[in-house]
Amino acid sequence: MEDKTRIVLIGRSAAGKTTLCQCINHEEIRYHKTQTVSLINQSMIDTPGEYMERRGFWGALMVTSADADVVVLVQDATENGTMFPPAYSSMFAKPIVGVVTKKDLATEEQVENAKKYLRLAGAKEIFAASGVTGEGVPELVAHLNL
Ligand SMILES: Nc1nc2c(ncn2[C@@H]2O[C@H](COP(=O)(O)OP(=O)(O)OP(=O)(O)O)[C@@H](O)[C@H]2O)c(=O)[nH]1
Ligand SMILES: [Mg+2]
Repeated sequence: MEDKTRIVLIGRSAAGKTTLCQCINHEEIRYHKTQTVSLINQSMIDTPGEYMERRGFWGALMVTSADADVVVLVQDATENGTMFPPAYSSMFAKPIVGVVTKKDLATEEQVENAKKYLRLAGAKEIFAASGVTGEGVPELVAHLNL
């Protein structure tokens, strides 16, 4: 257990955080709105999108991230723009990885834009994936040692 990385997933509502967790865990993909911070499989902390959308909850995200080794910022490739402010990652004293989700629905240009938002937010390594088709997920799992 000790050498396993624990990640916390942060991103706006419907970004695809829970779906990505389900895919990583080889679970059936089932939509359910995340209502509260939840620890999945001892290795992933899933958070509700509202926590990043509302500044009043940022403190809770910072406290939650203290229990993780890596903060994963999740950006939907099909979103027009981003909710991550520039340098958002500086709130967290943790390594930051970016994940672009919904690659299966997006154009290459949308994926590139989403990567740019994640870079501006402060993500160092960035992956593009789909929690529905699973593309890009093995690379992420390998990188994070999940
Ligand atoms: N096609 C496609 N749909 C996706 C993908 N990821 C998520 N979705 C869909 O997007 C919707 C929201 O996904 P969730 O994983 O619940 O999003 P979330 O980030 O956990 O949202 P909150 O719990 O509200 O914070 C669901 O209907 C998913 O099926 C993806 O990679 N590809
Ligand atoms: Mg969720």
